[in-house]
Amino acid sequence: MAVPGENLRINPDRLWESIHELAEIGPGVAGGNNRQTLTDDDAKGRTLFKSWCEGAGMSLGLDQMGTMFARREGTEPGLDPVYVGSHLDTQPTGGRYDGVLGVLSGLEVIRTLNDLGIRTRRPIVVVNWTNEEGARFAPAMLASGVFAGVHTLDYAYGRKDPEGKTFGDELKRIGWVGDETVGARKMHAYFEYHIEQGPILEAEHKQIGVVTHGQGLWWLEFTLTGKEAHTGSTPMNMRVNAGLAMARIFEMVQEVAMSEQPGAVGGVGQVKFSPNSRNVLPGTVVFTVDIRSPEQAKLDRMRARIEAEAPKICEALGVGCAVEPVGHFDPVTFDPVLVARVRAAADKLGYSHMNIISGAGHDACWTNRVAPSTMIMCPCVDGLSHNEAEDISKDWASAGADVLFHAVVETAEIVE
Ligand code: HGY
Ligand code: MN
Ligand code: MN
Repeated sequence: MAVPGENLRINPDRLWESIHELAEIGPGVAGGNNRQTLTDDDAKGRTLFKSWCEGAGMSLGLDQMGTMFARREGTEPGLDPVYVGSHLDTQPTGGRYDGVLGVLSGLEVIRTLNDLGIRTRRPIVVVNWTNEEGARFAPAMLASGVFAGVHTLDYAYGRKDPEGKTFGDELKRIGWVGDETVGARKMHAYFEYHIEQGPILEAEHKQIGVVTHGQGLWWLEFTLTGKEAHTGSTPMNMRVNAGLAMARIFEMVQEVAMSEQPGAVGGVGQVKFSPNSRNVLPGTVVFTVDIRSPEQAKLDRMRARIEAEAPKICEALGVGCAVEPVGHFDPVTFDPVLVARVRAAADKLGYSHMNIISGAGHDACWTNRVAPSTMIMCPCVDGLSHNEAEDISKDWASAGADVLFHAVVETAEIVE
């Protein structure tokens, strides 16, 4: 089985240009992107990506969750394909590279194979997963979760955004409902290339992250019930203050996560006060606690402590407390054979590398349940992500894409 020669590289300029052309769609307010899932901008980005895939001679498949599968044929079409992908949806104040780098590097692998006239035994499929971010419709990695059998299609279609719109209705509205049964596709292997979204690779001066594991995660949605009252005329001893209970829970979450160091994180990114009026004590406060660890025992201990202590905090203030898990996956161990192939590719290409655990969740965390999967990471400036100032260099981007090219093509098997 032939493997790609170490002199074969992708086209860095073309990859970089495609990333920044897509970034014109759904711009943010500070140089990043706001291309949230199932919005009109998401639809525009999908249309552009589809045109690029067709321009590269690929055929497009679409499943009932709107996930896009662009296929380059192999010399043996009956073999299970090698999949490579990520996501094109962004956070409301997202960067240009989170998700996009992986999808467009997958496209760049195909474009480079076309340039070189290389055929592979196995087909190669480039994937754009719907709703990886979970910003508009919780949970994150929703489409890959349905694909892996973790969520039902009905559950996913019923998820609501903050305005009460359902996933199913919005997918239909933008015209991207496919007819393929979700999860019917068989994957020989899945690769995902992604920015690290943390500070390690840059601090260690490494070009490539060989991702061996992924953190596990819980998203615990709390609904605290206080009593709406005047912030001025209500005496302190007469208040049923859900906002104060929230603040004390935040402190407790911080203390729980710090008690599990190293290798644990906990925090809150989203809070909703009702009625959210500056001179009314909140009647309800809704927020999602995000806790993560690569170690199952730590993750379980954090969840247990938080769910035990939050009600006590609320009870002491006469505040109602309800909690619902709205997102979860266990710590992930990626496929050792594919991990070794990524490491060997980095060595062959002369790129510095180190093993790393993914701090963020990715679609690969779900595909890993149904097919051998792994990830490749590149550094990002100051480890910053989920911020419009997210930044990487063209060199970093293309080094990871070179490694992706070699790992994917070796797995798809070159035909002499
Ligand atoms: O939440 C995550 O880790 C991912 O960015 N969706
Ligand atoms: Mn991402
Ligand atoms: Mn993200």
